[in-house]
Amino acid sequence: MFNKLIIAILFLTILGCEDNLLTSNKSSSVEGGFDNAQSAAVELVLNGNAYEYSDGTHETNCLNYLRSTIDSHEGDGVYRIDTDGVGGNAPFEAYCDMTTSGGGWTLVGRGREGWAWTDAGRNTGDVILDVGTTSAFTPSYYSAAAVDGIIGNVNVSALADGVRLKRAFNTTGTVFQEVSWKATSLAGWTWLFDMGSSGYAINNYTVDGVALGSSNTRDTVVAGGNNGRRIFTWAWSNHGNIRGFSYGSSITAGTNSPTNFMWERTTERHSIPYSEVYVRE
Ligand SMILES: [Ca+2]
Repeated sequence: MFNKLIIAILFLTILGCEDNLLTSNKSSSVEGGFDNAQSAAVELVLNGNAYEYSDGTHETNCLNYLRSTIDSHEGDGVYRIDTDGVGGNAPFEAYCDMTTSGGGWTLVGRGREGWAWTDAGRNTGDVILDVGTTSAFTPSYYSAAAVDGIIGNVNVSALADGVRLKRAFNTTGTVFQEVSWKATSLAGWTWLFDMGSSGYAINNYTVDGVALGSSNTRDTVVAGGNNGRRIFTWAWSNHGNIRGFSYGSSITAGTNSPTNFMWERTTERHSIPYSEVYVRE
């Protein structure tokens, strides 16, 4: 083996390629680089529009790609995940936020107005598309079962970071508000944020890091006031019963323009912003 290595180095030196030999440590060992019988080291590669491991395997969510010792992650973008491992359900593509607050966030839904709040999911193939742009305004989100898979089927109320909402806070989508909802007692994921008279209870609700106490997913008005910290998800007649993560009365930047990151039907105030929903577990 040693002789083989020497011969290989001499050969490459003649070709003037020694730099490659010295700098290709990410992809393979020296030995692996010259002997096809030896497999190259596994690394993240782009397959189509999504990253996955070069041996065709996947992590179960974005946080596990962030933590992986197999290869360093490739930053924000689309990764293929397989929430139940090899076999069973097929891998699918997920958008990963690898930078905010340490990264490792899996996007589970995004859109502006018109969220249907159904656990069946909606336009699931679109979740990864055009994230953060005016082309992402039509709500799309994974099924509740798929989100449960992404969080490893832990209870939603056990999520250390809660449910993360990223809401547009200006008309051009250059300023966002960061919200965390920590469920008081909830097992499986649900998109029925407006169910019943009070959605589901949240015992810790923060907006841009400011703790606002307990509230609920149907309407946080008690904790936040009728302002930019309010979030209501229920169908309001003045919005034409179109739902989203509505602000309170003091937020008035919305219009029905197809390119405004804040939506209103007419001049009813309480803008509905383009929003992204993330989990990290
Ligand atoms: Ca699988």
